[in-house]
Amino acid sequence: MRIDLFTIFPDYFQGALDASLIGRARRGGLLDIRVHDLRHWTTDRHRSVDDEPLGGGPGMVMAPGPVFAAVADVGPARPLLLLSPAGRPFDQAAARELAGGAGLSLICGRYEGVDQRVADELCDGELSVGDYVLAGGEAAALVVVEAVGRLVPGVVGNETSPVDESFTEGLLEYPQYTRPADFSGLRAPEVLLSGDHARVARWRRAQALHRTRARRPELLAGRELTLEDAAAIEEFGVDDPPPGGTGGDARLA
Ligand code: JF5
Repeated sequence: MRIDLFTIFPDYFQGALDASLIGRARRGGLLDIRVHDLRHWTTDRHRSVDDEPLGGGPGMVMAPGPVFAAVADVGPARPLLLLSPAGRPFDQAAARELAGGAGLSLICGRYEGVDQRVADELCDGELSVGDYVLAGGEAAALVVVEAVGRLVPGVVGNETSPVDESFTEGLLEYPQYTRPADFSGLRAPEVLLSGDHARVARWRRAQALHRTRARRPELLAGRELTLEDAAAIEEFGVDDPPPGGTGGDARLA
């Protein structure tokens, strides 16, 4: 899969895209990620990529010139997407769609915004990674690259199987524990030590459903509980909240 990134801060990406999972996939030839410095396509003495807003007002706007020239020169992978809080919400379904294609390209805006002609005439769409304002699109681009990249076949090894991922489709993950089973008196749930794999699977399913209902009920909207799910919930009632804990329904401490 090819990914073209357009930015005025190419250095921002070096560490992140050379490290870990994505770095290994690049070195292995599974991901062809190319970072393009928009200043390369500036023409003035100061290599300006921004200008004052037409009509007046505060701040600066990323000018169309360097972006159009860069895209014409590079011939980037499509779809070409502008990262912006005004874009389509990026979620796992969007990541799956993008991972199913041959590539994508991302334009990282800076300043107060990007000249609207970039979105209107050059891009195939706009993408938002969340309802907050960043200083620029670079951090958002890393989010998209990592979420899409790990879905490209071969990028993630056997530690995450497609079978496992479809199991908790659309639900929050169940809680994970590792050794020691008794950590200074904090005991992992007994069911996980039982060796009864089917019972462990039902417990995890019930946990995923409980957590989703408590923390992100909107994820369950329009969804029918299967008989198996109802049975799993029946078998494993909600645990009493730990003293001083959040009861499992708080998303922020
Ligand atoms: C950006 C002008 C784009 O802030 C974002 C963003 C938030 N959610 N998704 C993306 O993008 C960076 C900053 C300023 C345009």
